[in-house]
Amino acid sequence: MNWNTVKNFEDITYKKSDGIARIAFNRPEVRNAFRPKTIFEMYEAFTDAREDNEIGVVLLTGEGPAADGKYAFSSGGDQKIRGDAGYVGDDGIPRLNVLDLQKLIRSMPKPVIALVAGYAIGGGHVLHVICDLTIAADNAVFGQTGPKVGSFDGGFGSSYLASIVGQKKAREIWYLCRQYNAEEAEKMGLVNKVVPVDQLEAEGVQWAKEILEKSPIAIRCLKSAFNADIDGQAGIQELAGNATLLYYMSEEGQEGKNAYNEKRKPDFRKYPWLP
Ligand code: S0N
Repeated sequence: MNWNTVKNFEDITYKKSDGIARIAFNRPEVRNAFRPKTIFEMYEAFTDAREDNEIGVVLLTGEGPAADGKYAFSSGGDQKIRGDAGYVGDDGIPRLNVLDLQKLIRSMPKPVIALVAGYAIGGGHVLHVICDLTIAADNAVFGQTGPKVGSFDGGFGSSYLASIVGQKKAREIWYLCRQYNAEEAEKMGLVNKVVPVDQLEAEGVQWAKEILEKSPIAIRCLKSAFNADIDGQAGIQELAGNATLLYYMSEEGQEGKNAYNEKRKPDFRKYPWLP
């Protein structure tokens, strides 16, 4: 893939090619742990990918391997800068801004595919869970650490995880803080496919290309439909937003707008009350 760099960031890389955006954590020396700055950069890149109507699929991954040869998707929040009330950036303000990124990945109307090589741990694990699809390298390692390091994700990190792997397995993952290999993850439905590490990106690009051949509106409606029940009112808002989009695009919807602008009464009588 001939990737074009969109912008040079400090903590992430951001590239595009042929309808696909590739966004990657780039702190391999700390197993791609994230700090507030990392998440602000991720949020900017994801927002750009969302707004670019030539981009249909985003690949989320981690740069690597590190100098010691190990790979990581992400090891979660950077524990070295965790303060008393969140992760503290250069401005001295404590934050848990990864929650904003979780919501953006979940609600953007384009599939996000996690490509996991090496560790997906803690908040890094939650991010792959939130992605629409996950392709794992054969060296991938999955797990939560919250109860071991004094934290927990009671949002998507637990409820959505449980809807993927089941209540019993999700409780095991969080209560015992074990690590699971790629084969175990595939068996519990946590990942879609396992491939050799040197084929991970090619596999992700292939999946993205297959999605790009499909109908953008069908895919966006399906994503919001899959999200709707777990996301409550926000999920219904997304689904309803797509219904509004389709209505805007119809002749019937446009009759209302045209009549207003032409200062006449709308003529909706020509449209049927379908059964
Ligand atoms: C990933 C692990 C298992 C890899 O082990 P390995 O290969 O033995 O490497 P290490 O020698 O441990 O690490 C290499 C260097 O990288 C540093 N490093 C690794 N992970 C982190 C990290 N998360 N923060 C800071 N530094 C990290 C190591 O310190 C080492 O550097 P040196 O040699 O200089 O010390 C292993 O590294 C590991 O277990 N890492 C920690 C995993 C972890 O506990 N992560 C934090 C979990 N919590 C969150 O992510 C919270 C954020 C969150 O998403 C959230 C969201 C919503 C609501 C709540 C939360 C929440 O949980 O608070």
